[in-house]
Amino acid sequence: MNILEKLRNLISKKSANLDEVEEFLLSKNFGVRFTEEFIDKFKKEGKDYVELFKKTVKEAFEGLDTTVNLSKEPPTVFIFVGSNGSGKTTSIAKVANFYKKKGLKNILLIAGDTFRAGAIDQLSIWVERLNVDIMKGKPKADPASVIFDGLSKAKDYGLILVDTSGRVETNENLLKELTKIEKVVLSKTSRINEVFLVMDSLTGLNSMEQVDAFTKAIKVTGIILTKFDTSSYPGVVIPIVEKFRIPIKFIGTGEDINDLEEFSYDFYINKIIGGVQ
Ligand SMILES: Nc1nc2c(ncn2[C@@H]2O[C@H](COP(=O)(O)OP(=O)(O)O)[C@@H](O)[C@H]2O)c(=O)[nH]1
Ligand SMILES: [Mg+2]
Repeated sequence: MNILEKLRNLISKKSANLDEVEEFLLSKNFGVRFTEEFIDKFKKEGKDYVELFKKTVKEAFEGLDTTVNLSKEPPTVFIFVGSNGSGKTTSIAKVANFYKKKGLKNILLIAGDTFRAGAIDQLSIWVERLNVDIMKGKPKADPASVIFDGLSKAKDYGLILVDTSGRVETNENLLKELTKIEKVVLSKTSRINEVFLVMDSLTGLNSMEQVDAFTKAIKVTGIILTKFDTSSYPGVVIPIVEKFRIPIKFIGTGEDINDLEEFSYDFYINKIIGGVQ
């Protein structure tokens, strides 16, 4: 995923082929605005494209706080939303593991995806490996009622992670279900620390519509971008943060439980420029 190596090849030809640079950045889903700005800057400011590239990326993230919001008093509550297969359940396990390793005690996962066959079992397997608690209802049960039950002992937990169904038959359904879940959680805990929208980076720019639908249904506070390890669209981060002004908070870098990184400009730039200084 070494973007700069390719850019270097494109730019260091005798006369920089800016059309190719443009095409390349667009093909990596950096988006039109970013790409045009980078090329403009390059035309105006000239040679040091590494610094220019870094600067342009840094500017895109400006003003977005990637800090994860944790409660001072227990519990901290995170809700995970996103399309089917985007990596919600895996990310829940990863986030639980992340905070467990940091010393957070009493973690509860709530299996709010009662719709997809296997989703409850999938979460149960992670729960055993992680040695955390789970609240699960029957398949096809009303997710809000499972979540309601799960939160009955909310004060006993340091961290509560709520899985949800990714079905997006219509925006209206999604809206109704997530609004109901949001209400139930607030009525039980009086807080939602984070609503994480879990997005598959393999989807590239096509995921913009999903972000749009989910942000209309519930107040998304952060994005978890998954499958960054296999994505051909590492640039998609840029148009997402530009358009929605929602920070990316975590990034999934593999299928293993430890393959999760807190997002930062430094992490991102190092990933995409592959150590080039
Ligand atoms: N390579 C890779 N695969 C991932 C990542 N996150 C999730 N997956 C895989 O994506 C698939 C769908 O994940 P799942 O958590 O079931 O998605 P959900 O339907 O949103 O709950 C699984 O096979 C996961 O192992 C990631 O960061 N990298
Ligand atoms: Mg799932």
